[in-house]
Amino acid sequence: MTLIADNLKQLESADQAAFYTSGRTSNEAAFLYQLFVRQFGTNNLPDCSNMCHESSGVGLSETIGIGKGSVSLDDLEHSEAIFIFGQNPGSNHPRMLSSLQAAKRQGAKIVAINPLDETGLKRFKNPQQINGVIGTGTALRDLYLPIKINGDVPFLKGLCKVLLERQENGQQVLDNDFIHHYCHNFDGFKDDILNTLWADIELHSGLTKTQINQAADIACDSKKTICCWAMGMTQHKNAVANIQLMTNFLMLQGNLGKPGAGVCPVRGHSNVQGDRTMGIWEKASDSFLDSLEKEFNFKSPRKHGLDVINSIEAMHQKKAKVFIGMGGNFVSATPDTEYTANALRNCNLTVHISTKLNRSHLIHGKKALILPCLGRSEKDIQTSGEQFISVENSMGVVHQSHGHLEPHSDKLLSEPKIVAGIANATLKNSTVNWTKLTDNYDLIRDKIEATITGFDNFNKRVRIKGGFYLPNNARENDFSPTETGKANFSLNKPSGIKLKKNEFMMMTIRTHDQYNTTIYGLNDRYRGVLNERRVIFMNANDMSLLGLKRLDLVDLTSHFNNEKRQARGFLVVPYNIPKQCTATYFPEANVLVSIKSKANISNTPASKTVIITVKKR
Ligand SMILES: Nc1nc2c(c(=O)[nH]1)N[C@H]1C(S)=C(S)[C@@H](COP(=O)(O)OP(=O)(O)OC[C@H]3O[C@@H](n4cnc5c(=O)[nH]c(N)nc54)[C@H](O)[C@@H]3O)O[C@H]1N2
Ligand SMILES: Nc1nc2c(c(=O)[nH]1)N[C@H]1C(S)=C(S)[C@@H](COP(=O)(O)OP(=O)(O)OC[C@H]3O[C@@H](n4cnc5c(=O)[nH]c(N)nc54)[C@H](O)[C@@H]3O)O[C@H]1N2
Ligand SMILES: [Mo]
Repeated sequence: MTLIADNLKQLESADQAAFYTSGRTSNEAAFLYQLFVRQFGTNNLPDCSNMCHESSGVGLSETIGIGKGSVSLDDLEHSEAIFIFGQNPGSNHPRMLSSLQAAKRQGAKIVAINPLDETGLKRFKNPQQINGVIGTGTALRDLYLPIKINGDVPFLKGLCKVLLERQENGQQVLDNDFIHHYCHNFDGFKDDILNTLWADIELHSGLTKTQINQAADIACDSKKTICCWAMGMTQHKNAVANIQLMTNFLMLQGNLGKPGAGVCPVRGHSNVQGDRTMGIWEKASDSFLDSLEKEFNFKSPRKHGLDVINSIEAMHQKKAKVFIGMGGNFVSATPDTEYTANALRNCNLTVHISTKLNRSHLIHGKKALILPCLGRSEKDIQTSGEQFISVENSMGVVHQSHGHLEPHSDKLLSEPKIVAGIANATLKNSTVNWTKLTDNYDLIRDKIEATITGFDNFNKRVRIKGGFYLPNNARENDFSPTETGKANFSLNKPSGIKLKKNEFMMMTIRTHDQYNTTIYGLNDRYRGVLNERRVIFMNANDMSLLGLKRLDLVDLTSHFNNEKRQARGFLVVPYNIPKQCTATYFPEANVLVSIKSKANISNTPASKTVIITVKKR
């Protein structure tokens, strides 16, 4: 703690430190962590959200005035149509499959929009039933659309175009009342969509008008539609446009603010959403900072801080000199691995608060610390007795989480205790009694209740089984937080990325046997890949054009702004994927993602739109 404090106190300005958070951290730890960072004097709070659902947050906030989804689990099970964009729930959200099955039993139609026909949606057996899991079971999806990578903007424009044209032709497919009462800029949107040419829609989405009409039929037969999505939508140059167009598509038919309908960004880490609610955000709102200042009687910095990409740039330029990671595996999760590694090596001090050893512990500053901490599954005993923590799930439900295992060592500290230790060593005359708060987490929760809306009676309600819902304006059709006070239709363009001859679009995806940068095994069972991770999925046609055969060894070169980056030694796997599209696994392929290749506005690394060439060894 003294080493950390000494390094922090030596900085010329608090803005020379970056405080990363991975989305595993509990509400209680996250609240204290951001409070410490702001009392220290900076908003440099990059987090894994910057690489994950940032585009969803930005797109949804502008469109409906809240950066979160609007549906509950109950809505999912009672909808009539579910559009699943860019998500592989079979591997990454297996529990969601049961909800999809329940919806299907009640007659819902499911559409999968994905360059890969992912097995979880193609063949599903309920694991709770005899012979469960994925096998020869039934298909969950009713319609599969093999979209080109990054083809979602043209597809969504096509889908909206069909709806608008049907309405013009006298069919009642739009919800005019909803549009009239709750929405802004419908006429501008309508013009933009009707002026988009079918030839462009088909060319850039890789889908035919017939296929798009089939999707529209499902939308028109449904009175309650939900759009779900994950990283296939958020990690592109025009990711924010993807989110806004999905929301606009739902608005056309009044699919917000009613049971069984709405927007559903499917989250990653178990508390990534809660961390944001607790103020882990480099751009926290003034009203949040106002109430923090009021409750804790200090002056919070107001200047926006560094996100993930900007933190890497700042460390690279030696403008940031101390890196502290509350969980996560920064060097492996971020883009441009070598560039990022050099950035970390420039630091005076790098600190990782971790439950597991990982690569980031090896790529360090002049001094480095690994602070092992209690994991979620371990008992957390403080002077007032055994503690529990709370988290917020994708649906905005806050509930408690309790460790049951004996800790690995009696020397392990909890995350809140580590934050308190750093704060006590670093801050002189802090207005916060860090030790007292972390002796009894109920006291942290009282402070959360006093500063953040929606946490009334926190300590009481968090003890109720199942937890409680946070307020959600979009669920009530209250769009007053947007700039226009209404739900906004927006005008969006496709990314305009054009591939040259012999260039391919590459997306970086997860296998079944990994959790982000933690690799549990070498199999990707539902895609039929065994015992190997350095593979590239390619369309068989493209392979023969390049003279490649199955399991040939190739080198990959990425091309961004005329810069070349190389990753050597990948095995070619022929796969059912649209032409000119390829897939590799994250994090092995991160060396190919330029630090400068990122989403407009949200600044999320565009790790699913990587332009590459493929060369046989
Ligand atoms: N077992 C397991 N579970 C996890 C994780 C894990 O690593 N392992 N990670 C967690 C985290 S942090 C997250 S964020 C989530 C991630 O969950 P997912 O988003 O499902 O994860 P990815 O493997 O990145 O899959 C992206 C999907 O989008 C598709 N896709 C890629 N590009 C496009 C595109 O341009 N358009 C469309 N329509 N589709 C596209 C890909 O084919 C793939 O099916 O999972 C969480 N759950
Ligand atoms: N190319 C490419 N890059 C990507 C993605 C992609 O799809 N493609 N996905 C992005 C996404 S969606 C995300 S969310 C990020 C993930 O980025 P990170 O969250 O930084 O990475 P993880 O691999 O989840 O971090 C795992 C480490 O967290 C620590 N840990 C686990 N649980 C706890 C805990 O309870 N407390 C503490 N203190 N530490 C803990 C362990 O030490 C473990 O080694 O990666 C992003 N990077
Ligand atoms: Mo994520």
